[in-house]
Amino acid sequence: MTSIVVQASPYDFAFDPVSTALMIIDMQRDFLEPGGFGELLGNDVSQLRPAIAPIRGVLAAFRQRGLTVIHTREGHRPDLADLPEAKRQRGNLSCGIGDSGPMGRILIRGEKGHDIIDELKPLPGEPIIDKPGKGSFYATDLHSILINRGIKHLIVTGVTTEVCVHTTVREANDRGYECLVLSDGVASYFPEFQAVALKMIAAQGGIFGWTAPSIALLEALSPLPVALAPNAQP
Ligand code: TIU
Repeated sequence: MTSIVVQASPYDFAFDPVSTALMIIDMQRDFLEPGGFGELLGNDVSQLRPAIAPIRGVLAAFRQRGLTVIHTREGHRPDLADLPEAKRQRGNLSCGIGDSGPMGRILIRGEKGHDIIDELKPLPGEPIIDKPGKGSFYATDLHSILINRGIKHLIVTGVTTEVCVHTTVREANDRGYECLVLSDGVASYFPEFQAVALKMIAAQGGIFGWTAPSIALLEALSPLPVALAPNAQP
């Protein structure tokens, strides 16, 4: 077992990379690009873009070492059978989930807007979890996939910090996973929520987990040789 130690808040986060997954939550066009669900909710989608470069850095480090990477997408079946009426109605939107927008039907699986942005395109072999809710565990096979791979620690990135990232970290915490949230690898439409959501993770001795900037993780990973595993990416 290799123990990697990251300087984090509220104290050092130690993990074995073999039993750790990088989670990239909902980095979809629908949240990050104009014309998608995020903008229809009244948000300035440019607020989320600063998370892209830090996630790319960590993604490259994980791929080079053959470590587990998992992507998630929020969205629904084209027949809307998995869309709760309460979620469909929320916000009183004139164009909402299932309706046609410039990137296809809003938040519907298979549509352009639903897919992950080009900058973070998944590679073959990296599981993609399609989730109908805000949490990545609810109504998905994520927990089985993590158990089957022996994953115990999660490095959490993606959007939005106080919505899908927080819900996922809370779900993971209750299932016994240790979560490190990368402070520059998550983003919110609201700077004040970004700050307080990160504080809420690490407060009270790490009530939900740990937080650290991506550079702290990259520095901790740097001694770990690249191409450890057969699926390592150059
Ligand atoms: N609206 C908002 O901030 N987020 C979501 O609806 N979904 C996710 O966070 N992925």
